[in-house]
Amino acid sequence: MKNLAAPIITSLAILLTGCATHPIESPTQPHSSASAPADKMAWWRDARFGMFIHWGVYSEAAGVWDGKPVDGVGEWIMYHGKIPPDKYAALAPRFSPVKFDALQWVQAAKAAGMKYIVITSKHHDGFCMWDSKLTTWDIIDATPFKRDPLKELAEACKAEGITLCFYHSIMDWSHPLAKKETWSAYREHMKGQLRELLTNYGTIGVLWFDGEWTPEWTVEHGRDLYSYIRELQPSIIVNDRVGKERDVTGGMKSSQGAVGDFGTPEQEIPSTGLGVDWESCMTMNDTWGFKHSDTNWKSTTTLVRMLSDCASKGGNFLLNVGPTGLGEIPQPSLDRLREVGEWLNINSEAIYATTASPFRRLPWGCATTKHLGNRTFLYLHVYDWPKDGRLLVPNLATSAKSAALLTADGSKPLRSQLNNDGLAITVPNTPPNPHAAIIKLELAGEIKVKPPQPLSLNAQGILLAHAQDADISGPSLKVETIEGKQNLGFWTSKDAKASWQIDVPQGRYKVWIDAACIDSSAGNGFVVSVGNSSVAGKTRATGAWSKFQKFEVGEATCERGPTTLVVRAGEPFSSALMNLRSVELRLVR
Ligand code: FHN
Repeated sequence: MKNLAAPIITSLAILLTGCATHPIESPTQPHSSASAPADKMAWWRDARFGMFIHWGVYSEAAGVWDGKPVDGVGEWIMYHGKIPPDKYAALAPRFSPVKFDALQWVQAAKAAGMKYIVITSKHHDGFCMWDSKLTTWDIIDATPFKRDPLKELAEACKAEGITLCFYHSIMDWSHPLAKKETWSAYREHMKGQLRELLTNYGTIGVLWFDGEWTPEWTVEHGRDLYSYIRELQPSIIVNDRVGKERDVTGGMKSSQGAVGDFGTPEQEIPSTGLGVDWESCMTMNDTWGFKHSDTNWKSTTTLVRMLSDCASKGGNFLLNVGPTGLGEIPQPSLDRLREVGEWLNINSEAIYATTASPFRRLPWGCATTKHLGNRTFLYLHVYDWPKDGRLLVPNLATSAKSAALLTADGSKPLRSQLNNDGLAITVPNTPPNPHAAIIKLELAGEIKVKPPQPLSLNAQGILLAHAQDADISGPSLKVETIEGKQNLGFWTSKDAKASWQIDVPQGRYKVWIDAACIDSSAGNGFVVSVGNSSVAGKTRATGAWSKFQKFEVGEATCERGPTTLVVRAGEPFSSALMNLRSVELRLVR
């Protein structure tokens, strides 16, 4: 293994302080033609669901170094454990994943309903999980394993009809050239290794770059690399981390010129579709690379609802597994993969080849749509099953030609009735599964959704505008859930604002907010406007982003009739404004 001293320390020092078969109506494999097809994204959009695999010599460490647990995600043990390069190199001769079985992994992904696999070819530690001729810091030269797992995965994916994709870290803590003075030579080295990956392992679906935040990397380097990759495999899809434009939510900026084909929100799902192609990547516990100590597993229900949520916003879901140093996917991961697959066995048509919901939000879950020829389908993903046997799709203005509940025993016809409030569906007392019950509607025409009723005063003369009912515009701002309640969060841009359509009697109103703010963000300015009247306020410290308090901002005059309530940043503005649960207008006179 190469002398790892200076570059790693340099890099670390500058390092910034995450079936059965499931029928699908369209092809799920990328084109291998010499020129990119008209729409190279088609297979990827239809696929909706993939497996992320973080696997490397860090898996052998499993979050422990010198007998002591190391904080942070497993694949960052070198950094968090402050392990000197020559000491970290000792992991390689220990790494002998004799239980690795590529076909078993691919079949587990396929049975889970996943259509593609993204595996780490090289993570930030620079260790190469394939037989590279450009380094000895790789699985053939540096370990007793002497097999090329990417080659074996390529064969298994081809046999099972799963698309193989590679994760590749731009940042490299090991390579002696990966430093400012020799960065252009390192870029040539990286291109050489990418050529190996894109010419020796068959058609690759996606190149998933990461580590782009390292300061030596520039947008120009990203554009150059994107073109290089596309010359090697014209149909390949490349994520936005080949460039430098992913914003705090990871979603690719919609600005023109952002290089890369899809946005990459990480460990979160955007509050609405990002208006571009995107994929949320998520761990099943809290670590990407294997850690013995991380047993904080998400439930299967949570994972199914994340998949539904991504699809309902027109995005993909990339769910991670972190295999052990012996080459085994942890049993809790396998259990969840199997259970998600069982759900998809019955409900996959509500996920694959669907497009986003026409509703900004639904009280009981979410929805996806599908157009087949001149037929329009709406799939309702119901998390909160009605207790009164009646499910309302609010503001839907198109009747259903048919309605059916998807169950293990086939689809069960349901009765539906269109009324002024929307489409009312008569449903059985219990849902067919605990994760997300799917109701399939074939609509009598194009989907029409009435705009939601404007907010109005309640019996106490108070108008309550909740975060989850806001129209959000501008970067980063999104709805999140803290302690079971929803709030507007990630208010890190002065250009972001939240608005609500309201209709209240003319009069004078006291304006209150229910907000949280850490000490360092206190004193930021914000403005609450109601039609042409506005009142300015300053955020007040509540001790934590999760500690909400109600504050009176001031008074505003409302003219009669429909108008808009808006909250936006004011002066001064620094880093993050506040977390906002709701705005209240209290009629004074
Ligand atoms: O630093 C990496 C991390 O180890 C992991 O690979 C995630 C997965 O997307 N990406 C980076 C953090 O954004």
